[in-house]
Amino acid sequence: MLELEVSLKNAVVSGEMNTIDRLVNKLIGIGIDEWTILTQMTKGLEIAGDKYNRGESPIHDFILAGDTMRQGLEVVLPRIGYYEGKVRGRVVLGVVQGDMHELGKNIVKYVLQGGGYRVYDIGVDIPPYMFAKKIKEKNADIVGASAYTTTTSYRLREVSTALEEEGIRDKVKYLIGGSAVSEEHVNWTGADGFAKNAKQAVLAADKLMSKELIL
Ligand code: B12
Repeated sequence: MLELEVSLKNAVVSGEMNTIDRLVNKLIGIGIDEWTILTQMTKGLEIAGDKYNRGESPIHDFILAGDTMRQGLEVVLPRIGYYEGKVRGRVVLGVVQGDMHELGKNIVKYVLQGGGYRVYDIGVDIPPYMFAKKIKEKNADIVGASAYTTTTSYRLREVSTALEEEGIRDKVKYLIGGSAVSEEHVNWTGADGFAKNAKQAVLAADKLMSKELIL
């Protein structure tokens, strides 16, 4: 592994928020691909999370690592999200109520955009009715909701309930994800599909859209 790639990982661990964009640009400049950059930053974030969990660092350092990764993502993600072809579908994407984790959602947003989807990112800590409201407003084909903690994963069910209550459940495909979510969540949350990472999210969206076309 290149020394610069290791520095990138370490920059996230130690929260070098003001210099991470320069480092990411440097790596892009020497031809390192976006996925390698994402992987190294994610590894750094996981190390920071583990250190916090073991009580080896204060919450502040952990939050700073997250902010540093967000800063780095701002440089690298727009390079993935570029697509010139026809729009394949419209996606409303948000993180469920009570959950502030946003980095995975941000990656999924850009990778879906790169895969040809128009994404309406409604942010984090989103109440169920807001998902329904945005779907109607944007006439979305897919709603992507995510949860990153065990507690908030229960809220994924509330999103499909809100869609049912608003009478739009059969007009939209429901895709779920996030680190606290697995394939097993699909049934009890009333979702149509799950993806474990951003690349899989594009494949899952394609599958849901093509089903739509066949019906
Ligand atoms: C960074 C981080 C934070 C940062 C978040 C910064 C930010 N701006 O997002 C901060 C410091 C704020 C934070 C806070 C907390 N965190 Co935290 N956090 C993490 C950590 C280390 C990494 C998460 C992350 O961003 N990973 C990198 C991204 C790229 O991966 P990802 O999220 O999995 O996303 C990928 C896939 O899941 C998928 N995907 C993601 N979204 C979507 C959406 C759709 C629709 C689809 C299809 C796919 C998909 O694609 C993504 C890219 O491939 C994890 C541990 C871990 N190793 O995962 C803990 C973790 C998620 N946090 C945890 C906890 C407990 C908390 C706190 C409660 C801590 C506390 N004591 O205060 C708070 C919760 C605050 C809240 N209300 O939400 C726990 C959850 C445990 C559980 N199972 O319930 C974890 C697992 C740590 C642990 N092992 O204990 N956290």
